Amino acid sequence: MTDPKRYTITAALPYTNGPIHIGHLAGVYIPADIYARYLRLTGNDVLYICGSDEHGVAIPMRAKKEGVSPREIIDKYHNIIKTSFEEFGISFDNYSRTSAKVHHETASEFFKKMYDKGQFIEEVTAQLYDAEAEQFLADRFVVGTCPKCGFEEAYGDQCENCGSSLNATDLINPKSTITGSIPILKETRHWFLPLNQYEDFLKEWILDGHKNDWKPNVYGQCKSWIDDGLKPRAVTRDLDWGIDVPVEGAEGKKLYVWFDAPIGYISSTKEWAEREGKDWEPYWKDKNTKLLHFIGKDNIVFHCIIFPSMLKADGDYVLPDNVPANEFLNLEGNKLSTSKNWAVWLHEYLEEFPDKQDVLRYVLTANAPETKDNDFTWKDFQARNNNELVAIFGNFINRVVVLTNKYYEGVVPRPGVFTDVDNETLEQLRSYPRIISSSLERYRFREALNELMNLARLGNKYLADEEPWKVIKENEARVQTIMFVALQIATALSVLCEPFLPFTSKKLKSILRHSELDSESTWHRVSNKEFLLPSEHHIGTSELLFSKIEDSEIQKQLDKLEASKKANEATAKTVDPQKETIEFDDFTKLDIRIGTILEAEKVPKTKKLLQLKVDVGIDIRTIVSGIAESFSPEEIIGQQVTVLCNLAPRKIRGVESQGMILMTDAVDGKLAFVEPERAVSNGKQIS
Ligand code: B3M
Ligand code: ZN
Repeated sequence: MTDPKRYTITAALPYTNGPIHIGHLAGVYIPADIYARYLRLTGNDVLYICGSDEHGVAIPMRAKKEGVSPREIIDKYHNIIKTSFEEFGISFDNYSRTSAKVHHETASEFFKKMYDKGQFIEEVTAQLYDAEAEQFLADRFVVGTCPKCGFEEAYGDQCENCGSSLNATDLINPKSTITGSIPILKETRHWFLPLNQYEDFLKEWILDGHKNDWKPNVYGQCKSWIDDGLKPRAVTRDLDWGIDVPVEGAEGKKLYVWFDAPIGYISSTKEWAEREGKDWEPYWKDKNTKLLHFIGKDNIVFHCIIFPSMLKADGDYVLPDNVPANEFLNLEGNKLSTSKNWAVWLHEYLEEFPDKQDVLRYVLTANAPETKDNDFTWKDFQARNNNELVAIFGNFINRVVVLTNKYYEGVVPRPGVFTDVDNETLEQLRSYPRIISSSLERYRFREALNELMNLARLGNKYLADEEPWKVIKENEARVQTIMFVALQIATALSVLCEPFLPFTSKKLKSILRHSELDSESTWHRVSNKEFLLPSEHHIGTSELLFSKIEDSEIQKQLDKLEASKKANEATAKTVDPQKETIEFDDFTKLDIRIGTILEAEKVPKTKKLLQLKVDVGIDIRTIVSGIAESFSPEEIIGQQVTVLCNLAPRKIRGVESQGMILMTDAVDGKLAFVEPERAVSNGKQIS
């Protein structure tokens, strides 16, 4: 057993420009949570923190898209994200937000201290400017071709294809994402972090110091940046959303989001310490503290090069001990995308699978993109639930608990003499804490989870080989020993599964009625010769830990994704150009009113036509409408619609149609009614 240590574990602060999806979970929050829970269980002093990243260009962009203020956007997504993390069992000690006062103060002070020490270069340079929007373009306000890899949609600060960190002026053929126009160059004053001055420090600290303990993907990226030569990087922006640059002559300028966001980890720590009555400083400044950043691969440069250089510049802080970044997760063969709605959203998953948090945790860990990009499929989700969680883990526990109740009324039996098989099984059982720890401490979460399942497999094999249900007929005493051993395996599972499957662990501990299992460092006690579940202890009755997921539930999810795909295809189709200009009088000639459909029937021998009776206020009239492929007659009775009333009547298939129902194309390819947003009386005009 290693000595208890202090750990500060950070998980990347999610941008509040959208909810959390499975890519975020698999890449960052689940592995960090497993690690934090594991370290707590082994008796360490652990602080696991996170918070919302509420600055940066992504926020006003989203606000514009939704037609609301940036403040409304951050409040909306902060709440969705925070709640979904809680319900999913992510065990943050604190979840803060960068709009908090403590963060604005902390980030300002950090900048000011560096500024006062002369650690920035102040320079007037020509930057990209959108003359139409009257705005400087940086970060996500500008896209262009990446000079490193040729990707055409690289952002002004980073290429998401090759991960390079860029300056906006590096982009080839830059284009404003605000107006689509080609930017001009305009002079502006900014503050730069001279990363070139940190090269020696970074070489020694990363290239010499962490060659063997950082993941190869992380080390490799760092090495290539350092080898390429580092350049000064602007840490201020001409924006109106963000933290003010706290120096004279910087009016109207804000801190670059990647300057303030990592300081958010420190602010979140302060917020936690204040609430808990603790001192925040040891968690960041005591050299025995291990600082760990869990992130996705697109955040490596910021956490390994830029933020450590800032921490180094300040001088008082510890540097990250490790940055176990993951690769990306795809969904059904395609890249996850917030804007294309190609995702499994956590808050929706929790609504649709309310008691299945652990299933998603399990699948995303078993299939985590640890060393390469990986794919999530709903079929795999179903298979892993049904064939692994239900058939292996759940089945073993169920057999043990049911048999203990059946043979001994729930009381743990007294074992007789252990056979060689029993001793070997117990010996193997005792080795699991060490085996799983060893994988976890090397950030191999998939391997660790597989070992946990091997323990359940050991239990199943033991029962299958020893066959207590047969032996009971001739040798009752032997069955006592078998069940005693099987119960020890079940108990060990309840302890060792906690970091991975916290909800299952809780349920299983409650079935075993063993409150002491929750105490710190029980993890190591699994290895002891003394048994965790003693004879005479009374367990509870069986409760299913996992349940089968049916094909229909999976199909529903696949249908949902199919709808997203269709919607994307529909939006990809070009929007019709605007028609010729008309005068206001032309418009007033149109008599458009709200009506209600009273009756509907198919026009015989047609595929598309419905004959409707519509109450338009003035009268009840017959209208023939080409909507039969989108609606059945029954479903539209009572539907409010918009009707062009003074259109000259025409005969359609022998029926006189007295007006026209206004329709539009929905994203799913069907037609949609244009209906008032709240109840309106029939006959009211549109004006
Ligand atoms: N907000 C996450 C992202 O790139 C970014 C992380 C900040 S961590 C300080 O999606
Ligand atoms: Zn690139």
